[in-house]
Parts: sequence; structure tokens; C-alpha cells
Amino acid sequence: MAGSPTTGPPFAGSLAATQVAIYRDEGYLFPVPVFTADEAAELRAAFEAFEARWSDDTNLPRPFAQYLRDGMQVISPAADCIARHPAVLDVIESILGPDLMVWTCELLAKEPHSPKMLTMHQDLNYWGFDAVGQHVTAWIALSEVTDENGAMHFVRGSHRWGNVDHHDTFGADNILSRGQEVTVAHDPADEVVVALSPGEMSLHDGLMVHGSGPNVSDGRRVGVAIRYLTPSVRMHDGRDDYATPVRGDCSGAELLMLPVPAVDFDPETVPFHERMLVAHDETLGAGAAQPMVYDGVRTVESP
Ligand SMILES: O=C(O)CCC(=O)C(=O)O
Repeated sequence: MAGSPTTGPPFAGSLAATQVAIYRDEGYLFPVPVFTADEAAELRAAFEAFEARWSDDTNLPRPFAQYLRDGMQVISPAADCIARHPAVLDVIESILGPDLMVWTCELLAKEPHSPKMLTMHQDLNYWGFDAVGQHVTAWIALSEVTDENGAMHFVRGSHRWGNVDHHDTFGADNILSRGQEVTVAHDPADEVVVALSPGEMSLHDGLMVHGSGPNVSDGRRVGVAIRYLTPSVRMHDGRDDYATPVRGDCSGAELLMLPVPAVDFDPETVPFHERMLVAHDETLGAGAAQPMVYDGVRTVESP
């Protein structure tokens, strides 16, 4: 399969109980090594080949950036491959248990000298899940990730604050689709820079307050975020949503099952992906004054 690492995972295995305890206590854990530098380079090449093949395709019905930011595992075998890789799943299983689904897989790149950034926010505020503690984000570095090139910052312990108020900025350089930002202050001493080497991953809770600054370096910052959840997650308002089963028994899942692509933009999976995007336009855009924006391009009007 395109993008599949050619060597076995170097660090596959469960987290130690002490690591799980740190994750639960602080709301994040890093660095967790999951791929060698060579494997990370191979995965990065597969994602960048996808970008090269499709970024200029004018027949895509949505902004290309939206395809990178939502549900890549349904339209790219390279994304599906990393999202179900055993080295990653073994770690996620330590946090969520044996039955695992992927809600979405995203490519999060920042070009050299790009002002693109993400305001401090909590993911869970916008995802519409009815449960806390049943999901985790794995953010896998496919380049060096430093404060200079736009590493994430976490606010230690903020996963215990509950849902905090946000306002939408729709900032021109904001990668977030509505420029959402928490309205509460935090102690700068609690802010942690999530520096990673290629092949290392960070984990964070959906209530973790986090964001990231611009890339002021000469190199591209490349990361893949994968949102894992358990089959017990439901949408709080009974709306439809979708997920890809990747390990264990997900037959009783509340979310609808997504199929696996055999090729880029597989005609068999694209209709499911589009249904998923329509659901996310509604959920992630709920209450916003404008349609969501991906890389400066507005999505279709939310109903
Ligand atoms: O890639 C980034 O800089 C931030 C990503 C993020 O906010 C997330 O993965 O939840």
C-alpha cells in the first residue's frame, strides 16, 4: 500500500502505567516514539505525493484544504495506513481500551515563513460528542517540530477546566475553521511547547487548551493529527456522524461506519466522505456567524 512503512514499528507497545497516569493527570503525553526517522520520511513523502497529485485539481467540489483537514483516512490510503498502524494503535489502546475508531485524520502542515497559526482552543467544544474521556488525539510529527516552526503549546492540566467559553475570530491567518479562541486566561508557566522529532507523537485530551504559532523557520512543519474514539461515543444531539473502525470490536458503535479507500479519492468511499463533511459542516459550524473557512476558502453554506 502506498505510504506503508517498509520496516516494522520500532517502538510498538503499550504505554507504561506511569505514562498513562501522566496523561490522565496532565491531559497530554509526549514524546511517544512510534516510527523511525526513515519511516517518518516515507510517510511524509506519501502525504506530500497526495498533495502534489490533488492540490491543483479544479474538479474537487470542496476547497482542497478541507480534504486535508477532515477525514483524510476515507480518501487517502496513506492516511488510512498511518491511522490504523499497529505502532500507533498499541499506544492508543493503553488509553482508550481495545476497541478503537478513527473520527478523522488531518494533515497539518505549515509552510516556511508562514504566518498560519491556531488560537488557543479546546477541540471538544466543537466536536459534538456526548462523552468526555472516550477520545484522544494523536499528533504525529513527520518533520522536526520546534517552537520556531510552529509547534503546539499545551496548557498543563486544562483538561480539568471543563468546557470553557470560546469566541470566533475568523482570523485571516488562523488555520482553525472559525478561528475559535478560549476567552479565559492561563498562567504562562503552565504552557508547554510540544517539540517533537520525526516519528514522535504527542497525545492530548479533547478538553486540553492548546494552539500553535506561525512558522518563522526555513523548513516546512508537517504533522498528522488522528482523532481516536471508542465505539461508545455518540453525538449529543442525536445527529449522524461517522468513524472508521480500526481495532477490536466496533460492531456496536453509535457512529456510522466509514469504508476504507483503495485509491486516492476512491469512488467507493468519496460519497461517504462527503456525507461526513456535511455532518461536520453542521456540527463544527454550529452557532457560527459565517461558514467555516479552510486556508482562506469558505466551505459551502451550512444549512
Ligand atoms: O497542528 C497544530 O499546530 C495544532 C493542531 C491541533 O490543534 C490539534 O491537532 O488539535
